[in-house]
Amino acid sequence: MDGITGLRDKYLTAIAAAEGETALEEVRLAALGKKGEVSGLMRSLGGMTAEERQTAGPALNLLKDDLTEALGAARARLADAALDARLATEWRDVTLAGRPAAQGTVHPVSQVTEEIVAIFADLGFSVAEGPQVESDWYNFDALNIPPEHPARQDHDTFYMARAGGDNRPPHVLRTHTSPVQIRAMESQGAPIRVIAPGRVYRADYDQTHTPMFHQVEGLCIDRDVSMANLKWVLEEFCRAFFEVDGVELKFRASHFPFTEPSAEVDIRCSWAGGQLRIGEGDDWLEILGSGMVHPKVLRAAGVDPDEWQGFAFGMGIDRLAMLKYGIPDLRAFFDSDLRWLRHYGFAALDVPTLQAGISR
Ligand code: 2NM
Repeated sequence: MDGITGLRDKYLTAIAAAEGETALEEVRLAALGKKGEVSGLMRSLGGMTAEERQTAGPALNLLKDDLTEALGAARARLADAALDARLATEWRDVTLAGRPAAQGTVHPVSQVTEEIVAIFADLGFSVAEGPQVESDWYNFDALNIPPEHPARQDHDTFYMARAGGDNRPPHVLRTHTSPVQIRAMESQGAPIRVIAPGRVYRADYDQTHTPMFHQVEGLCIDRDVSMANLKWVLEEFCRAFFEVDGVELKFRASHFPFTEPSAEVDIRCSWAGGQLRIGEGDDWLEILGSGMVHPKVLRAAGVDPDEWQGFAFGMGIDRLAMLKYGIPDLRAFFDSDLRWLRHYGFAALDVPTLQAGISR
């Protein structure tokens, strides 16, 4: 009995003193493992008389239970202490500022598109969108461009493939955003005021042409919309876009199949010192095409030309971006060169300002 009490004291003390899982496990093995002291005593019960066994058996069982319980409590104590230690060191100051993450930039084409959309929104125009793969009806016929027209036979247009034996005229990659205006007139009817910015495609590649580029076209149809309204809207747009108050435009008679009369529009500029300045000087820079929408185009879009009339215009977004922000090479726009993008790109929340002109 004394021996058992001694063992209990010895192992309870050892358990209480164990400072880690490993030390605790060593104590457990020494007492209750296969070769442990308590296990040895339990094996020796077999060699005892029945009388001895009657007192020693329950005492040993009690000892074993007490030690097992103490081991469990000690394990829980160590786990709590380990967790406390982790909580004391592994913490985060959630009030610290975040690490700056590398950010992309807004492409000049996106920036300029947003500027254009904002200016025309002020003038009461909403934005219309449409497919980039178009039927020849929407891209050509509806716009009064007949099958024999050079723009149509030209090697300028990307034609889509038809399945063998399918003799319908092929679809095209839209060569302008005018089909969007036709679709807008069809679905909304007149009166209507929309602009259609987006990608257009022409098989052309040199210093000033890329096979994909960006255009914005505008359309304003009502009962009494005239060329005078066109002139005011375009002047207002150029004033806001180029940030020059006394903007001067020159309307030169021109020809487009979809407008009559038609005018190309030049803006006053100077190349003094090799730098382009918009709004001053004695030079003129062509920036857009425009005119009164042809009655045949209105009719093709389901708008009665005896009741409605209006103007339309179109301009190149990439070219406007080059002029406004002094970007010299159009082809670099679509190279996805990160250095170029970081140089000419805009911060997401940048309020854009007028840049120095480009060199001729
Ligand atoms: C231009 C020049 C002149 C134009 C015409 C139309 C439509 F669909 F309403 F007939 N949209 N845009 C137009 C007119 C485009 O781009 C140089």
